[in-house]
Amino acid sequence: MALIYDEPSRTFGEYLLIPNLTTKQCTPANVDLLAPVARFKADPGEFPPDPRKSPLTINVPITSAMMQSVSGAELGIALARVGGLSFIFGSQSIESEAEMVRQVKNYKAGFVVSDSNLRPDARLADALALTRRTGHSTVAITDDGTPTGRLQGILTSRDYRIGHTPLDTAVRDLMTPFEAIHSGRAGITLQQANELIWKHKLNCLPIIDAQQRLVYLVFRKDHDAHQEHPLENVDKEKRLVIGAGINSRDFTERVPALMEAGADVLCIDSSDGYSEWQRDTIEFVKSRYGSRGLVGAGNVVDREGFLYLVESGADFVKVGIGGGSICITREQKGIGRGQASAVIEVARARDEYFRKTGHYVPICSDGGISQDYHVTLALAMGADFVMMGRYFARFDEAPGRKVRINNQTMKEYWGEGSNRARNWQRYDHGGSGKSQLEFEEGVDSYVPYAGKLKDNLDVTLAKVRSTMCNCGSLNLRELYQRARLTVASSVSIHEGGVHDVIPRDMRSVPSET
Ligand code: RVP
Repeated sequence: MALIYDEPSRTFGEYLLIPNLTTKQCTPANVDLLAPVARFKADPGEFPPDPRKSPLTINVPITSAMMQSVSGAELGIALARVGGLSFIFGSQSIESEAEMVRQVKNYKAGFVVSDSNLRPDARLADALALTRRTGHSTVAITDDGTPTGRLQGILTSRDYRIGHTPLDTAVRDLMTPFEAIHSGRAGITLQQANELIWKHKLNCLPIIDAQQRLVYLVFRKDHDAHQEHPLENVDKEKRLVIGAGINSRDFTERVPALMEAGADVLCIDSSDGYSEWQRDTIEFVKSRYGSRGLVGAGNVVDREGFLYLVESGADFVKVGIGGGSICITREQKGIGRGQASAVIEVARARDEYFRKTGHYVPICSDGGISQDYHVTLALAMGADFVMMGRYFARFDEAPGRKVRINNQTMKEYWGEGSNRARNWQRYDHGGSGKSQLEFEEGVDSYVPYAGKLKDNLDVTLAKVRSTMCNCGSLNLRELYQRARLTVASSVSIHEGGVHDVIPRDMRSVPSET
């Protein structure tokens, strides 16, 4: 007979936190958001254990989803710089995923790998299409059109007049040629580069090697960016920390390439992780790389799924099925669970496992975060960190294009289970031999454009820290231990919104009488 759970499947929007005593030292500036990412051993009597024992920690408990429309190298860099962690999407060729990992690992504050490059014989029309796509107006002209080819010149919007310069003009006839530009030699410090920028009144300084090959660009606006990132997540060699998505199909080739590129942590990307395929994948990583190969698994929504992955050796477990904003798995297949119920049950299983074995295995709440306060609720319910897709897809650093719809600026955001992403490995159960999606489990959509990642994340984290002070908690362990949560009735949810007033927006400004 089927097991029917007595409790309904609940989600974040149904809960509220009840404040605890706020002591005087409990101020947002004193709140520490450090979170463990990978499993570690500790004394079972020490509960919750100190996250600093984990081989990998993050300064901010936020990760970005391994999705084509979310986690490329640019977002990976931006998120690591503010203390979080990205997982580069795995639904691309092994070479291009490894290249994105390398770009993040090679990132030096202020030095950027040029993302807009053309050959000298390209036409002005190509340059305009490229700058529209990347949003960057400085184009490096290299002999082979790659970011590391021999530098021939630089093209900026000051080198042509739209509407006047013929679109078929070769960029070699418009660019400032190499002989006329100032450049720096690879190996110079950011301070030296900035001195050249100021001395020659430049907007951009190309950095080249002994063979005149382009290595980086340094822009004037990045001048003091370094001091703005005290929570940056870096490895022992001061390189940014980055994760990478893998699947349970081509892992014997993909994992070595990503490890070679410098990925700090891997994660198996699957909508349903309670499978023998995941066990094989974890075993491969562990047998090949031992404790150096950190690998998360998932997604699961219950105790059994969690324990299966933990006993298979997973370093962290991702929780959530069907709650993603672009996800239609519940509609298509009728599987899944409300995100809050899933996190609460899996957190209990993690605690039980830790008390029994002394192994603490972090859990990640993945998907369904539609309000900033849902982050705090997920952490209060026991998630060690959260993963978000929609949230990040809105930012400049996400790969989707910016478009205007109904007079509003939007960004594209598409699910990994949509026909656009065609990430069949994420949904495959094996057996058929088919390498394609048989039906969609995700949609292609738009989200309102929201600007820079850092500006938005600063506000979200300010809310998290403030709520933690309401709950009398200076770190995430205290929050989990002390949090008191209540299920809100639908009438009290209504009470929590603006009610019984007419909001003073543009439509309601009274006319002068
Ligand atoms: P959200 O933050 O609510 O946009 O959810 C992001 C999560 O949704 C991802 O981390 C992933 O687990 C899930 N996802 C990604 N693609 C799809 C799909 O096409 N159904 N779902």
